Amino acid sequence: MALRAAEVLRKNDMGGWTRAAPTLYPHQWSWDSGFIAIGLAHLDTTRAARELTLLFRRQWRTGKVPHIVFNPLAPPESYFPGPEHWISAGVFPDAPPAPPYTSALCQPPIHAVGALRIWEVAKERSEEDKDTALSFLREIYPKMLRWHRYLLTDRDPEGSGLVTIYHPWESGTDNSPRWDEALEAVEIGVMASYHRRDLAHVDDPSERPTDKDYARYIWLVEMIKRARCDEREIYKNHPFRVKDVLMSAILVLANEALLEIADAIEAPDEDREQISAWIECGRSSLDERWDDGLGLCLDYDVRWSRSLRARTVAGFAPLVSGGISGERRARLLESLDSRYFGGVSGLRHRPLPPSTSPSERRFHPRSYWRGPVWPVVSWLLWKSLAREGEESRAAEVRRGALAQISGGGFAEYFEPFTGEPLGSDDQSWTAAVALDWIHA
Ligand code: 9WN
Repeated sequence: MALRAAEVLRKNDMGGWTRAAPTLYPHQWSWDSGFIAIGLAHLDTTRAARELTLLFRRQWRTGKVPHIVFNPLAPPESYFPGPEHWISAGVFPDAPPAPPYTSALCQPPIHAVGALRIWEVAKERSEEDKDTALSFLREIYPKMLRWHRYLLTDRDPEGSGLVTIYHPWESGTDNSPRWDEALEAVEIGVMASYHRRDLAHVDDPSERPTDKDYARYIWLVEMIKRARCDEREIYKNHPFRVKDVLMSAILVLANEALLEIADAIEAPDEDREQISAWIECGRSSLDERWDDGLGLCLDYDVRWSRSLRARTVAGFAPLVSGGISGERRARLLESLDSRYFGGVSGLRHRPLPPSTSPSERRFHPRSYWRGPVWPVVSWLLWKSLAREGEESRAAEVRRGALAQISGGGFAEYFEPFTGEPLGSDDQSWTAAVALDWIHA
């Protein structure tokens, strides 16, 4: 499996950066690259570092790391909305010079976790790898610090510790029922007609978001373009503004990694104090998003001042951010084992939780983030359980996830009851997390 995983990453290597998948996703995606760096760390320190270095070269003046860096060589008809739709430079004053163009959105900040993994693996490999990794950390650290600061200022002007997203794509869990209510409230205005490209790359359209969802996705892009991506204006007026608990928890995890990086490169004490304060604030604000009835954490709709009730894996956010009380940990583990998630009868690979609980009326076993199991989510869970000292649970997740990949290949996501591979084949981040599990 390790050889096959390495081969997937090699085939998707576009010369220093990795496309997310061979045909469905021909560009560089932000959080995919964070996971890809974790996999590449086991193959080649220099190449792993380059993955993140190239992504961060497209960082915006505000500190934002864009959700897509578009491959200038990909044919225009390969992905929609592509660079011609975003036309970022020229329209957005804060975008870096183009080409390559970028989107104006962002995604969960897993990158510092990837950078730390590169360092951990390189240290054990050779003196030369160690030196390479250390100079990479020195170069990337200030950029990562700016990225995290952007998320906790522009995306959280009130200092709540929770990141606000402006588009379901920013969450990385695009059509999750988490966003249904907030998305339904978005009224679509007049916009140019468009042609979806994604459906041509999957066997069955039910594996992808519906046309109704897509229309709102494109309208939200339109609104951001019309605001010239002015953060203040968007924060005040945008029709989709939500505090995303999973993204906020990943930011806490990434800040923990950044703190270790700060130690490795002997960064100033003020930085360490700042990062520690971010971690504290993130954890306590996640604590406030706890729903005792569901035994999960819930997202918050800023526009309509309401909690967004949905039973999805994102509810395990406090496990990802860590630092929780024994009581909270027990409740989360109970939810994880329950008939709503890992204990659902008939699951093909227990205890891997479906992205949306089958008890949700909006559950769909084949539709993207509405039910299928995603290996990167299993990886986050595995990592979080191990960090909480839940070694045997973590080992079960790892075993289940490797069995799933061994049965269905490096698919983007899997049907929870049959284990059928869905979405794209040879998805880079699936190969990457498989490599990390193999080397664990
Ligand atoms: C939109 C690349 C990305 C992942 C996301 C996943 C999917 C894109 C799409 O693919 O999103 O960004 O077109 O559906 O939801 O998590 O980063 O793999």
